[in-house]
Amino acid sequence: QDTYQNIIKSVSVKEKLLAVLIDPDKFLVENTSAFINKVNASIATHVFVGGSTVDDFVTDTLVAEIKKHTALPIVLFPGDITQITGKADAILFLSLLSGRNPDYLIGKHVQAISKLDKTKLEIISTGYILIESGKKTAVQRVTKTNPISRDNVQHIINTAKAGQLLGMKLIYLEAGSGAEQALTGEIIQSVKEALSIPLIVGGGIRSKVQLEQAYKAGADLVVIGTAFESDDLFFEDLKMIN
Ligand code: 1GP
Repeated sequence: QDTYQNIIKSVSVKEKLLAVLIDPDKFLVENTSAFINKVNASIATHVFVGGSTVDDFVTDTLVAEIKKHTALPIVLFPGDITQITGKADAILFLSLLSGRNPDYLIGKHVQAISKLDKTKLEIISTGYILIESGKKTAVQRVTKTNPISRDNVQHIINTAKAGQLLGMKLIYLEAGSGAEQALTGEIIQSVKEALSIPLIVGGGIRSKVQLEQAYKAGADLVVIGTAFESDDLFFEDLKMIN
């Protein structure tokens, strides 16, 4: 039950965190050991598991398999209640603050309780904010919500602050998986300056340079999925330096 406390500790000493996102919908369980060995040899600090559209029970099997191969914390980043499994360490209990669909603001959360009560998952309340990034993303399609315009920085800041004031423990700024444009340094920096809770940033980050830019702008934890799925060289780039 210390995933969140460890994030807070890292933030307090300005240590940057990196989550590798595994989407069960796009990942073959038989590749787990090879993939996770590369994750273990990289600078990644967390494994996130989740996706917008995932078949029932797939997440449970995949998390059990990942757990066999790594000591890194496994955090659920669920697109739906069916992705809840007690085999992970923690869950981002996401409320989609950028949208106005009650199901994704509070409805699914109420439905999730009976399932969560049967697990020992550490539950981390997270304000999830989708920002427009070029093309329509899966989150938009599935949740039937509109992202916030990337030009409306003040509205993004106000949304993040409202999340913090509601008691959320993390804010996650999302450009969407495979986003054409990652979030700008300006957006990240403005939101970070307005918050006292840790800031997660993800979507469309494909290079070490972009990763460093996100950190420099103020991201505490960066989430990368697509670049790891599609490019082995990206792992080479992010190898641990001893
Ligand atoms: C998606 O923020 C994550 O929810 C990661 O996005 O797949 O573009 O790295 P990418």
